[in-house]
Amino acid sequence: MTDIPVDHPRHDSLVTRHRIEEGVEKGITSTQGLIAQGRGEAFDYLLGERTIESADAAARAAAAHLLSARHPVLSVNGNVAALCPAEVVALAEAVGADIEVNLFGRTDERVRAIAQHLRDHGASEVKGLTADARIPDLSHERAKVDADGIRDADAVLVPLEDGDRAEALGAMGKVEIVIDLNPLSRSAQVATVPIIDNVVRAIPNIARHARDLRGSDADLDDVIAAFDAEAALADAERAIRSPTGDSGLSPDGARD
Ligand code: PTJ
Repeated sequence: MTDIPVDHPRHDSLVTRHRIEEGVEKGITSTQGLIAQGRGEAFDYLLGERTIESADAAARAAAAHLLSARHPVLSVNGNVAALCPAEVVALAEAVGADIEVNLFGRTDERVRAIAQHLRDHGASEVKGLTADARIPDLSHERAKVDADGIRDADAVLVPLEDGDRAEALGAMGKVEIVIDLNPLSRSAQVATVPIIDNVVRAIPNIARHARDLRGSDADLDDVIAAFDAEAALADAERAIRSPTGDSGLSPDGARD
């Protein structure tokens, strides 16, 4: 990886980009994942590359959902595996969730490579290899899930999901937590909890909230009820449209 000076104004974004490149080289991330990364970067740039308040509230609501679920599952694709594998494992531990590899462009080879990559980062069990159940009303490869994983889950975290599958999972009556930097994406729009943030910030943030909620007297149902998905989406759109104000950028709105 090219050395990126720590004082580079867009250090974190460039490190993230290199992780995706490495993911492609290792056979974890699809080449489509490079395009998805570019789309994500553009939105993150407009958000000021930071977690806005409404995304933090969404992360807290997501933590409350995952903690109160009967069977929470974290879905992992090629981009998420490349960007934050250890953070996914830590979140699974914090909320007692299963981890399942679930790919848009599924090949058995890539599922196996991602499962191994997650185990290399501390996962004890990774689902997604059996693929013995289907999400109804979806074309074949994208519909494959494990019967004792996503099929059985009552709450699923789906970072960077494609819109069709997000809708199909929602139609199965599952609580669906989506992480996507684009508040206008169909997955974000249909989610029970849309988190408009970069997955590299959102996943550790959900884990932090989960640990905090577990150690407090907060009522999980109250945290869930207090979250307003439509307001969170509107707030993210506002932050993107405003070059100053609440955007976290310098007062003149300049972006590096
Ligand atoms: O590994 P696979 O085969 O499951 O494929 C995964 C990708 C992401 C390639 C696939 O699901 C795909 O093509 O997704 P899309 O339709 O390009 O959507 C990706 C969405 O994720 C876009 O709305 C991006 O803005 C958003 N996004 C990209 N990078 C990030 C992100 N959101 C949060 N954090 C990111 N780092």
